[in-house]
Amino acid sequence: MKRLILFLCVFGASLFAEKPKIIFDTDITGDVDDVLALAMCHTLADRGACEFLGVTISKNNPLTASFVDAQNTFHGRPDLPVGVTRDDQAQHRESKYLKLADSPDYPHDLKRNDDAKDAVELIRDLLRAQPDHSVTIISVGIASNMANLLKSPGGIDLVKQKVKTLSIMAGAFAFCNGTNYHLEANVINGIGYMQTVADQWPDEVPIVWSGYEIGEALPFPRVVIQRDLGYLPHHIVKEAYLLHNGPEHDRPCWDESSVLQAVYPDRNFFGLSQPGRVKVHDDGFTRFIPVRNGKGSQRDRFLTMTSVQQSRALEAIVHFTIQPPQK
Ligand SMILES: [Ca+2]
Repeated sequence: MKRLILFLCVFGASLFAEKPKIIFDTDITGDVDDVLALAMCHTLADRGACEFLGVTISKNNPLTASFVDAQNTFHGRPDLPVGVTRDDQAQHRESKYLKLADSPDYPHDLKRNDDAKDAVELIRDLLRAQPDHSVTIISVGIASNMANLLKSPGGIDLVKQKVKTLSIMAGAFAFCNGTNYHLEANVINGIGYMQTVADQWPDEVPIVWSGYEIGEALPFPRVVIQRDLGYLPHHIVKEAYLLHNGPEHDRPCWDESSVLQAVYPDRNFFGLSQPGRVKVHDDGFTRFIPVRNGKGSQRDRFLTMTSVQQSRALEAIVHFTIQPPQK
């Protein structure tokens, strides 16, 4: 009987585990994987797999808030809070697809970054309104907002109190791109920010790093873009993808991997490294220092992936990306 009760407790707990409450922190400007990852956040929220609290933007471009609001509106969340960085040191970046924000095909009401909230203020407001240890932050760009959150008054304590996990796409932790010393874009486009996160993020709040090698091994199939998004005459994900890549490219799913892990951390889409600590060097290299003999920080792990997990993760990402919006 005791065993049965124990089984029910464990099984019941996993069945009725609190759904993740997510904040999506993105540098939606340059690459287009952010757009697909944002689509995933919406469809996963539509399916009841997570609660979507808001979006914050970590790079500077005058069209970021407008584009994100257009995409949020497209996915049926016209009032989802959007915050933009006010840090002029954060990278300014051109974009091939943000101009879709000006298209009459994607109506929305937030048109200017000045009318959006400050990203760090928004994150702080969202965190303060949630129960302790309940919020998962998904950060898939440079770490300007994460670093500025930590530097804000009481920021480290707020993270310690409210954040459950940081799921971050940054760095490289395996041989990839022809080298075992790959300098990954989210780090090198703002090395100081990533160093602040690696050095100051509280030890009690786990960070799961998706390295370059994970997304590189998850190429989004071009045929899906070509054939599966015709259910609407204008599809913002399809048009952004084509403006960025053209039709003959399978874009790696870097950012999508961090969303999948954040929302389904226990579904074995990925494996996890042993615990340890990431150190960001001055050249942007991310060095993982594993725990030895139980000593040292256990805050960080990085994603790993077998060939079976690769197939499952890619298929899941595809379907969570292309699911029609619930309006
Ligand atoms: Ca990104």
